[in-house]
Amino acid sequence: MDTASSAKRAIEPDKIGTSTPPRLYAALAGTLGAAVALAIGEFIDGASTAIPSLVTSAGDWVIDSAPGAVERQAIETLGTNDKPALVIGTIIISLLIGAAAGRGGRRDHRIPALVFAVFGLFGWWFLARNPLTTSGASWLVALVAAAGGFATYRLLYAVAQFNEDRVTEARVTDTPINPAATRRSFFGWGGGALATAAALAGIGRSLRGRARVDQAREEIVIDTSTDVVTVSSGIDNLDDIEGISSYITDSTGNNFYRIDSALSIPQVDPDTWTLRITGLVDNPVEFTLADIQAMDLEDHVVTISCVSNDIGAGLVGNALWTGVPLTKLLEIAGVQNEATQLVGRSVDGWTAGFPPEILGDGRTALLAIGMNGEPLPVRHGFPARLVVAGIYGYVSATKWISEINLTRWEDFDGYWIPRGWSKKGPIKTSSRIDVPRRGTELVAGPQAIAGVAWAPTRGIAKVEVRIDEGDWQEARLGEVVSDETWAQWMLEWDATPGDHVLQVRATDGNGELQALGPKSVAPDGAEGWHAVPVRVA
Ligand SMILES: Nc1nc2c(c(=O)[nH]1)N[C@H]1C(S)=C(S)[C@@H](COP(=O)(O)O)O[C@H]1N2
Ligand SMILES: [Mo]
Repeated sequence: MDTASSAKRAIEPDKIGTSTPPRLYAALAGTLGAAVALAIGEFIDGASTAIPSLVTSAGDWVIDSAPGAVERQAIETLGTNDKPALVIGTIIISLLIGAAAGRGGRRDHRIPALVFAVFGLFGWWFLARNPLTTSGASWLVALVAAAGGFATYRLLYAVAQFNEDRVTEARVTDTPINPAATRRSFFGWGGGALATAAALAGIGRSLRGRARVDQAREEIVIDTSTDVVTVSSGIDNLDDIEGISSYITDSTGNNFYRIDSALSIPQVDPDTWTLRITGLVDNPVEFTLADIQAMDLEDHVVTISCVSNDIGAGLVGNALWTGVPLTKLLEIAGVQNEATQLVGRSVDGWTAGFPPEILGDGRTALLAIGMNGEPLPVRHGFPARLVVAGIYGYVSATKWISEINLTRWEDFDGYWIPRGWSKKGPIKTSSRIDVPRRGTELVAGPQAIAGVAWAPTRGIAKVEVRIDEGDWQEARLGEVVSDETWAQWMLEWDATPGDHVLQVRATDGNGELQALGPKSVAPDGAEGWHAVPVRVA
């Protein structure tokens, strides 16, 4: 900078005695302030079960306010592992806002003060609207986070006031500037802020309710009369065919599909969990987990599926569910005649409804507490969920359920209905080729074509396969325990060299052929016969 302009600036009276940090340092101060604010939120999330994380609450709001199609896409493409992309996106946006606020502070100190205050207000609002928040202290959390973030920013701003130009001016005017402001002290304090943020977030994560709930879950024993091995070995299943979906889907780890709108999986304490039955009932009741465990539990193998399952896709699974028949609970509550809708509500506010009259046909409908002989995995709804055979999950399978509300059909719409999905969701007859996989190179000779087909509660009567639009050949069906489960199927094929397309279609227990479609998943489930291209060498 030339002396003339320095001299000009030196006489601006309000600048005397002040020094402005370089842009980069001001931005860094704001970024680190935002990081500390977010980390305080993570820490409180871990330390308290009553207050969820600021970051995931903000992300939940994004999911809730996204239009149906965008959300559907996000849930599918971001996968179901706590939607890390959304969490990372929320963090990055917060840090960028912090950087902008820090830079703005070079012009006017009120800018960062205002930005951190607004950050606190939004934080409070995100927390307060999150149904997982069970304490009124959201405002306190938001205040502490915003104040901690702003204090961090101010401290770093102060030690970043080493802009050489201004130092010169200050000397000229003989006014003391911040003598502690050096690059070295900025990096010292900045590193300290970063370490503090990392430590707070790290401690929060490790303290998180997750560990506690996992432990409580492990102490629960599901009193089943059967187990997965007995179920599978009791029937002539096709599990031995390489690459076929096993009759019972493994529910450990991430093997069983998971679909939900929850950004972080609800952590429900089984000791304080209750299920209330409310609405159009004669005796509103509330059950604890111990109440449910003390009832006569039933075991049923049921295939559940997501309405978003595209032709040939994997959002479907078959499990042994243990629980109390819904009809028994409804009997205790005394359902009134006007009740034409049963709405399940989850601890996170998600809802799904179906007409209770469908239970009259004797289908399996459980308040399930066990899956494949174990307590429900946390991601599949621990400690209790609904499982209703024959209708898609979005209208029935409420996980982490806290309330069953009886109402009228026209008086309430479940979570996905206003987002463009059909209010009724019977599962369509579907079939899938598991082996060979799309695009595999096969060797000529005998080759098993195999997969699964499902049409709960109608059952699968027939599965047919054709090669290159040839004649339909009837596949062999594996034995099933009921019409509420999928059926494995297989066809021996003498593979001949060349490119081939394999196709499958199923006929349900009513003799109805699977719809040819093709039709996409919205609004009530996909239709179409799965086709797989293969190359035989
Ligand atoms: N609380 C809650 N329960 C829910 C959902 C949800 O978003 N939140 N999604 C439903 C949908 S769309 C499906 S397909 C099934 C999936 O059950 P799973 O994740 O155990 O496979 O859960 C249902 N239960
Ligand atoms: Mo679903």
